[in-house]
This record gives sequence, structure tokens and C-alpha cells, in this order.
Amino acid sequence: MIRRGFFISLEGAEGVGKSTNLEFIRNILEDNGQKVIVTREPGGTPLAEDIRQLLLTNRDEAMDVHTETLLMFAARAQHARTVIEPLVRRGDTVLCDRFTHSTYAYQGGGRGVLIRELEFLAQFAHSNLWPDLTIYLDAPVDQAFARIRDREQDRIEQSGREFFERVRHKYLEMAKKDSRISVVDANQELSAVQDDLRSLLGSFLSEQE
Ligand code: Z5A
Repeated sequence: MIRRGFFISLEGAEGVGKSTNLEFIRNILEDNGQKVIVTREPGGTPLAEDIRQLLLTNRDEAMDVHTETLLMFAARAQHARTVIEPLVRRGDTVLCDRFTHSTYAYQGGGRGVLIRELEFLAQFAHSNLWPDLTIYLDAPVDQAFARIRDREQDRIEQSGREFFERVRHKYLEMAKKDSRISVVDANQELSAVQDDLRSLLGSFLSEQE
């Protein structure tokens, strides 16, 4: 029997530690025999990376929320259909920094786009491809902001504190409703966050055997 690989996404607001923990998660998966490809959204293919530049670059013309939403899904359709799905189908494990839950949190929770409209676009963009496991790194907005205080902010990062409170609220709401989303407390020492990640991935992998 050819085993299908896993599709795992990592979610959370900026500064919670997604980039910091990606390699750690990759190592755990590889130690458990997975061939792992790490990728990200928006992006993950040359075309989708070009769309990422459009989305994140600061410019004089304000980007309408509908344009922002469609560009997120345009990048995702390309990435999901030409990269993620073929890899998972051939048995590799894809570890993706953000996926559609980001759109539900940022464009839905943050910007106010209706979730049923986003669900329709998600179905169009990537049909039934959804992560087997979504790890949501959660931290209070002020804590996460404090960690990235000195960085230059991209267009979306300039959306303000209230916006990021709504984003966090939407993530937590989704996690309550969907057992495939696991919340990890990112507001602790990195070693404690990584202990939690190790234990979560251990449980996930043993459930798949
Ligand atoms: N976006 C969207 O709106 N809709 C969508 O559908 C998608 C995305 C897919 C790009 O995301 C933007 O697009 C993003 C959401 C939006 N914009 N915003 N705002 P991105 O993933 O490329 O960028 P990001 O979320 O802004 O990533 P980030 O700022 O790099 O955050 P991070 O990766 O979660 O954090 P980090 O770089 O790993 O850690 C930040 C610092 O904290 C660093 O110095 C670490 O050493 C430190 N750190 C990490 N963990 C700890 C702990 N536990 N304790 C202390 N310090 C720590």
C-alpha cells in the first residue's frame, strides 16, 4: 500500500514563533521517518512568491480587502494544486507556514470578510485539501508584538492592535470547533513551547499508525 503523506500547517500571529519552531518540527517528523518539505504561504512557488510580494509591499494605493482576499487564494490555488497536493499524494509530508486558517483569521476575523464567502473561495482554490493537523501557536497580542518590536513592518503588520486581537479571537474560535487544530501556548520559554510541540506531534504520529 502506498501511504499518503501528512499535511501539517503552522499558524499564529506574527512574533509567536512560527519561523523559530519550523525546523524543530521538521526534525521531529524526520526522526519519525517522514520525508519533510517545508513551505510557506502566501508563497511556496515562484508565481505564488510574486503574489506574496504584491500582498506584503507597502504602496501608495490602498489594497481593497476583496483584492487582498483573492490574491491570498490565487497564491494558495497555485501552491496547493501544484506543490502540496502532489507531494502529499506521493507520500511526502508537507509542513506549511500558514494555510487557509490564516485567511479565516486575518481576512475573516481581522478584516471582516464573511466566513461563508471564504469557505466558498477555499473550496474553489484547493477543493478538499486541508491539513491533517494544524498547530496554532497562541500568545497575547502584546507579547507577540514585543518580540518583533524592532523589525520593519510589512503592509499587513501595520493593521493595528485591535486587528490582531480579532485575528487571535478567530483562531481560538476555530480551534474550539475543529479537533484538527491544536493550540500550543507560545507565551512560555522556548524550551517549554518545544516540549509541548514534541508531545503534540508524538500523539499525532501515534494516532496515525
Ligand atoms: N496572511 C494573511 O493575511 N492571510 C493569509 O491567508 C496568509 C497570510 C497566508 C505573512 O506571514 C503575512 O501574511 C502575515 C499574515 C498574512 N502578516 N501579518 N501580519 P508570515 O508568516 O510570512 O509573517 P509573520 O507571521 O509576520 O511571521 P513572523 O513575524 O516572522 O513571526 P513568527 O515566524 O511567528 O515569529 P519568529 O520570527 O519565529 O519569532 C519572533 C521573535 O520571537 C524572534 O526573535 C524569536 O527568537 C523570538 N521568539 C520565538 N519564540 C520565543 C519564545 N518562546 N520566547 C521568547 N522569544 C521567542
